Amino acid sequence: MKRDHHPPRRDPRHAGWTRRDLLRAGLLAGAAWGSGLAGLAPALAAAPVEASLAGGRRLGLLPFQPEPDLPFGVPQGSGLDARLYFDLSRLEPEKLITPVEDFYVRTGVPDRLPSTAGWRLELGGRVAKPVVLRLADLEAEQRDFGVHLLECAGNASPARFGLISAGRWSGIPVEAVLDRARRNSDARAVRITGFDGHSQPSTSSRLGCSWVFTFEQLEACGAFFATHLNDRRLTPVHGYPLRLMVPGWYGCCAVKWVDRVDFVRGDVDATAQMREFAGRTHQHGVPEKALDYLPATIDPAAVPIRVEVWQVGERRRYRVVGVQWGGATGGSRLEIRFRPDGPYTRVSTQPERGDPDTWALWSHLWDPSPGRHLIQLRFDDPGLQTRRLDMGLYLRGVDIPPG
Ligand SMILES: Nc1nc2c(c(=O)[nH]1)N[C@H]1C(S)=C(S)[C@@H](COP(=O)(O)O)O[C@H]1N2
Ligand SMILES: [Mo]
Repeated sequence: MKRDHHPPRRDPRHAGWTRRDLLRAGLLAGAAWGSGLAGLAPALAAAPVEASLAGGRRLGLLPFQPEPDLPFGVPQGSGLDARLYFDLSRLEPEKLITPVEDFYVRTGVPDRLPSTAGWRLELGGRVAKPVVLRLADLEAEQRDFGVHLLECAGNASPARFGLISAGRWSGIPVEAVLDRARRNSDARAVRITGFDGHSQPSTSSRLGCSWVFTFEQLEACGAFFATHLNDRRLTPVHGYPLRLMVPGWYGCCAVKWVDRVDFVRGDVDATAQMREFAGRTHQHGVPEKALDYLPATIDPAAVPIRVEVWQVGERRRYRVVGVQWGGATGGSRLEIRFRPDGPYTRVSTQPERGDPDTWALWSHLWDPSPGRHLIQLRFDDPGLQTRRLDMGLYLRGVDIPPG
């Protein structure tokens, strides 16, 4: 299924920006990276932002421009077109777990979902004999998996980056389920499928949610079938009774309402879902065979989430607060700039990344001149793979008023 960006017809990378903006930002020319600026970025001492604002008064927030007005936290649409956007601007250091009510939604409960009381999970394909499991059969394997972030592969500025959330999950390790069937010796991978019976067609999404993973991929990332989110039984919209979680991979792999697992051979075809998300998971073209897909992993990424306006004595000052998530950064530091051709400077308060499975906040003190600014981030290690940052996907604009 499924196209994630919203509204559907706009290109998520370029929405809102003129061609000129993009050219200037080096996005179309692909010149933003490797331009030699890395070496020139001034190594500013990390001054704690909070100290500079001490005694000041926070006047408010500046809107990001141009981005749509979204009704955050209010369910939109139904079925395949259902969305609920999380308001990233509300993140605070002590509030990094998204409450279940606010957790983003992409695809609502299928209206043909059968009663979940007698939920069956069938293991089939290249196995000696198909096995049908009930939830009760798996209860003993239940455990806490800690905090994990989920991000839709279509998360972009038209959604105001609101298709991302982090919660505390528990569930059943994938291996504990796979071990219930005796696989044939030619089984190389599994295709994990969720229930997807929507009576209403969607303009933007295709039916069928399944993804193919090798055993090694599932093991390496610690995949599990989630049954609980934030210590509560999974809600229907987040995939009750069982939803796959593939830590570090995009949401399109996190199959909800899982009802089938097929053991498959190495030459298995890609699924409709894999093809649909090929671009958004950075594949080279749209491979025919499932095992030719790169893992749909999330590279290190960062986006500003709010620009705070402060009055400190006589001075008007600004604090940019943002979030960082995605893969390991190996101690690399975050850098920021405010003009497409401007120099990068080190973000003044770096994120504390105790746990790479979730997000962390950073902040930066900023004394801008009036006018439109384009906020862009990168890591100071040019060897780090940061495909989405490189594309300019997380650029945000802000207008500084005169005076
Ligand atoms: N069965 C099913 N599972 C699904 C989907 C779907 O359409 N059908 N959408 C996927 C996508 S694209 C995303 S981003 C996540 C969203 O999970 P959430 O709505 O619980 O946040 O679910 C995934 N699992
Ligand atoms: Mo998604």
